[in-house]
Amino acid sequence: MEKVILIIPPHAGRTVSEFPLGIGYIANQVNKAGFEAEILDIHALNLSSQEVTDRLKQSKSKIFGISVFSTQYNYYVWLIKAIKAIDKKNFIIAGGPLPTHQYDLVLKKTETDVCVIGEGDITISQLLANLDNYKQTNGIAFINNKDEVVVTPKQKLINLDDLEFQPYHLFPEKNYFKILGRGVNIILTRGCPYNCSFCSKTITGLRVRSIAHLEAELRHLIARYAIKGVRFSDELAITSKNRGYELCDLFAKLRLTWGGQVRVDIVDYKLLKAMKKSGCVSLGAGVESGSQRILDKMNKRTTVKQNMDFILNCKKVGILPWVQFIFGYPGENDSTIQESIKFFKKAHYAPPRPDYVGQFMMTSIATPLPGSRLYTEYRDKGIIGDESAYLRKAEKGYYISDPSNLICNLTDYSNDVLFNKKKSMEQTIWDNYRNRENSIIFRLIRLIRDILEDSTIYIKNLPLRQGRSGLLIITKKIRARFRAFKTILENRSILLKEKF
Ligand code: B12
Ligand code: SF4
Repeated sequence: MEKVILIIPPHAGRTVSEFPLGIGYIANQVNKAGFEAEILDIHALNLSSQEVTDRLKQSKSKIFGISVFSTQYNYYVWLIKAIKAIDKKNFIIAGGPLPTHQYDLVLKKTETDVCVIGEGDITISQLLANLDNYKQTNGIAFINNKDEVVVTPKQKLINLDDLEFQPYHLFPEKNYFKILGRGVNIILTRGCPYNCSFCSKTITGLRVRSIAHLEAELRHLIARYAIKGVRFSDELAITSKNRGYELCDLFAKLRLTWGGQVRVDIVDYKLLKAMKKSGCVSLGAGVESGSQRILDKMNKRTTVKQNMDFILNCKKVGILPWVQFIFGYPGENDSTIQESIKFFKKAHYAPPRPDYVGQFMMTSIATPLPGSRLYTEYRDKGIIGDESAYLRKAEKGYYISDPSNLICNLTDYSNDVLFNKKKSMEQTIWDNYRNRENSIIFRLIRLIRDILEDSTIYIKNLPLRQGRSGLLIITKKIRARFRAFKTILENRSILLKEKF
């Protein structure tokens, strides 16, 4: 059977964190089309360029499919040269965000044969089924013999319940499970109906999987891998409140922990409480800014109040809120930075720290990515300039901590000032968090609250317990809490000297 090598290039400076599901779905279609899909996961295996070249040569395959983000352009250029150096006739199909949004550039600057635009499931199966006449396939771009870029008509979108389950076994499982533990990431939906200006979406048209299809895959994962939890890689995992409650029922039934990305205007206190009860442990949300003016400019369609309620409600019900924050959006100034500081102080929320695994926020520098409205705007204004050079700079993504790696500065600040402002904002938020965490009053309030909680649980369960032994348990618990409080007081002077 002819092999198709499916390649995942490295994500510079990142360890593996999620199974690359897009290429997994493509592998299923490749196998269905009568070929043998083999995954070359350069990212997870951390392969050197020599090792990659050796494996490409050993594969003896003639067809290569590559999944590529805009930030992987640099590596992609090298990879294509390496594949074509082995044999000029090797056939290269690119899919993912880079070829979707910049097929023109990819085709002109590299020897890629076909760019798949957007969702690739139906496209790859049609393409492989008719390789001699592949230019007839919908949803692709290629260069014709007049050296022109040709884009074929749009491909139809797949019904998500027609998708086969994710072939996790095709990836270097050990590398992934070593990091992910007994958990996997999966997809519940495709697409997102919102239009945030900075967002670069690969797949259009919001579609959801039926709960029955999802349940079948989860049961399969429990049976095969004994998974204990799942994390959704969706752009928008919970599309409505109703859907949220349906998921709660499912996870409670399967006894799995879960988490994913949500919109703060969809999940309210009542839903969050039900989610917690059903095993939800952490939720990510694009809070983006503490300034309503900036949120509106981003077309985020959320309010500062909704963001605040989300964080506070998550904390109240015991879900870990995981906040994404964008610093340096056009219009960011001293007053919007102050609004963000005020926001995080009020939310009592901490910025990231290497040794602190509690709640954290991810602060990225506002960066126009191909496929986003922001990118088109700045490209059309001539600010981005040479797109290929711009992409080469984008390799490290935009969670960068060094001004020399800045891809684009959208503010009126100089690069150094922008970075210093970001650092000082994070420092202020952290100092506020630490001081409050360490203050005796705050800890005392927490102690009283915990004791009250313990007692309420005891009183609620009183009829079910043996009165005396129940009382003994609660006394032991309260004593333990006092002991912990005493240790905290003893260590307080050390804690206060901690530096961020
Ligand atoms: C998981 C993930 C990651 C993982 C990557 C894991 C991996 N190896 O894939 C990690 C954490 C590393 C990551 C990092 C980043 N990510 Co990310 N990530 C995602 C996420 C949440 C899920 C991807 C996924 O599984 N999608 C589901 C599958 C079904 O869709 P798909 O991957 O697009 O695949 C389909 C098509 O694209 C196509 N296709 C894809 N590959 C191929 C290959 C072939 C041969 C064919 C034919 C078709 C094809 O067919 C697939 C099936 O239909 C997406 C959001 C999303 N839900 O898509 C963002 C997303 C891909 N990430 C994005 C961004 C911005 C980043 C970062 C730049 C963030 C940052 N601040 O630094 C970094 C990149 C860092 C770097 N240096 O490379 C953007 C991409 C923008 C762009 N233009 O490149 C997305 C779309 C989020 C968004 N809406 O903005 N990310
Ligand atoms: S940022 Fe989130 S909500 Fe906004 S368009 Fe992108 S995926 Fe949708």
